[in-house]
Amino acid sequence: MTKTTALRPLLTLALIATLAGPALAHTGHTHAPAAVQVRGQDYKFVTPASVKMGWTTFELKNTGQEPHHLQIVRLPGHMTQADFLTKLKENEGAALASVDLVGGVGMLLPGQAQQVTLNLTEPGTYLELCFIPDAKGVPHLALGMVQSFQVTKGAGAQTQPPQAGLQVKLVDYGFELPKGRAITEGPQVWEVMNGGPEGHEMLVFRIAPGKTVEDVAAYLKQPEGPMPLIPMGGAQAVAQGRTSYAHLNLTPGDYLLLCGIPSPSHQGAPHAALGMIRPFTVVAKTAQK
Ligand SMILES: [Cu+2]
Repeated sequence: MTKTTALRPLLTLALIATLAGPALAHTGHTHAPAAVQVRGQDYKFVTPASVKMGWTTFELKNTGQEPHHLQIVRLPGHMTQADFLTKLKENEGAALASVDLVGGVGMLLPGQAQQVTLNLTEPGTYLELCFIPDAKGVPHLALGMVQSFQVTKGAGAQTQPPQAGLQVKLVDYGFELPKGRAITEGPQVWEVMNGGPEGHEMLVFRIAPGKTVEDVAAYLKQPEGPMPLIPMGGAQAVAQGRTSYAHLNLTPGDYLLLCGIPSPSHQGAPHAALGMIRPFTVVAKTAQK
């Protein structure tokens, strides 16, 4: 079990944060209907059994009492769900590197919803997973939040990805955003592309009121007390070359992007510790020139 814990600290911290303070977070709910509705409960996913290939918008609604996220992976042809879960217990980083990371919705607080548009490029068996731990540190997937679904041949209703207002490139180990571009409040779609080679995610957190980036850095090094971050969703892990579209709804304030994926090439150290942490500010529309 010990090797599987690399991703846990950050997620555990987020859990502590959600228990410690009132939620300021708004949902990333946009007006377009999602093709695939997924409900995250304590502890299971309720989801359609099969989905057509191609660009597909998923919506995760957290209907539980704990934070949840939705990570979708495609199992390679030879791998069963049981194979993958066994691998995950042995070495989380290696297990994640052995499947196709298709994407998903980042951590949401209870009552929140967010959409993400993913490209289901191949038919086969896919899994929905939640890695967030409960109060005892047990990942939700070990409590029942593992759900398979089939992707079948044939085109779905959606033929192309949504129009994105901002492009983010994920690299080993950082977030590349357009330089000098103000990020303004409101509903918006971010295109999230993984330049690799490792799998990456783009979790969005709001910095808690009265806290600074320095507070966050200090906290991630030595966690004590409530975490100075509020989970705001984002885009779950995608494999190198994959693109997903996160439908965000941002209010003015200080935020940061973070990747908690354990690096197989750095003894399972989370990418955040290797540089994948990036502050940004969301400005009010009235403040925009
Ligand atoms: Cu990463």
